[in-house]
Amino acid sequence: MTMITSSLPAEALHHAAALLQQRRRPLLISHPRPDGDTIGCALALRLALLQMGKIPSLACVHPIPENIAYLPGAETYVSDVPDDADIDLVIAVDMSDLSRTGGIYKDSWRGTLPLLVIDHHATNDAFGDVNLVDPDAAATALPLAALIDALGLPLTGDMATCLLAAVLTDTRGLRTSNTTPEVLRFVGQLIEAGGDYAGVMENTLDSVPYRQMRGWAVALNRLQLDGELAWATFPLAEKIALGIEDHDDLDLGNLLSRVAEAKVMATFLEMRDGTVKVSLRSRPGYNVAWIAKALAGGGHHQAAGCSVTGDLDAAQARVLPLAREELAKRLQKSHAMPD
Ligand SMILES: [Mn+2]
Repeated sequence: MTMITSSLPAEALHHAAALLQQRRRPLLISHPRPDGDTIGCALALRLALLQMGKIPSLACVHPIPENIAYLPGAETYVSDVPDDADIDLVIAVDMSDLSRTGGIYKDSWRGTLPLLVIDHHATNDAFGDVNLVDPDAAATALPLAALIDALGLPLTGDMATCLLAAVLTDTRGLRTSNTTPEVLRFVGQLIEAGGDYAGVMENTLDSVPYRQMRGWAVALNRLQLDGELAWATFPLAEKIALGIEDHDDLDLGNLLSRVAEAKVMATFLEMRDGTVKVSLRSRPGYNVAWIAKALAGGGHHQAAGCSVTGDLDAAQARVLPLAREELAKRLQKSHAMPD
């Protein structure tokens, strides 16, 4: 079956496929605080590589979240790889730069092991020897499916389920603005190939660990609204009481992004190292990327983040005025140009 996928240069696909055919022991790396896209894609590619008779391995510096750990092959992830590992190719999955391997990529590999990058971030700086990057794709699942197709491999039901987990999580259940007709056709093809759509919806999208939901209770209890600005703080003591590790952000940014009255939303998570992790969200027409950037973070117009040194009060004092500034900008614009 020829997959409907985004417009990738045929040459990049050809180079990536050739690299996979030449090599025998590829290492697939998923990014820290892994999501369904980085895990689902790595697992689908692992299955493809096994079909080719290769010996793939998987690594991610953080544990695989419970709601994606049921996917076939997730149990084979390791959290680190030695410098002298028996590998002959490194594949970075769903990450925009090398630091996103979380330290799994070793400096000594540079120049000796080829690096293949498969991604969809607009900010990807093409850090691989071969870069299969489609910034227009809603998820890395799309260029990855194109690669499996270019290898001439049949898409099995298990591979399709992994890719469904990838595309359904990155589009938050097909509700983001980049959920194009192409994405919907892609999902249809994955279901036709035997992918378990209902299972992914049930086990991944509609599955929140008890601890995380208790965390949401803490955050929602502390939710504040001032005009069109909504925010919540999460003290370290509460994290410790619930047994929440620092790598777990409880997906609070997406939770608060749904406050109906708000145009800009912020969450403040106190970390064990004396910093506060800030997640920013905004409605279309509002931009939080510049706020994160002003505080040495980054991201997109509608979803960005940064880390601020100090306690929760200090972090709020730095971030909230900037958020109000963004809201005021828009207010001035609408006064100038009434519609
Ligand atoms: Mn992604």
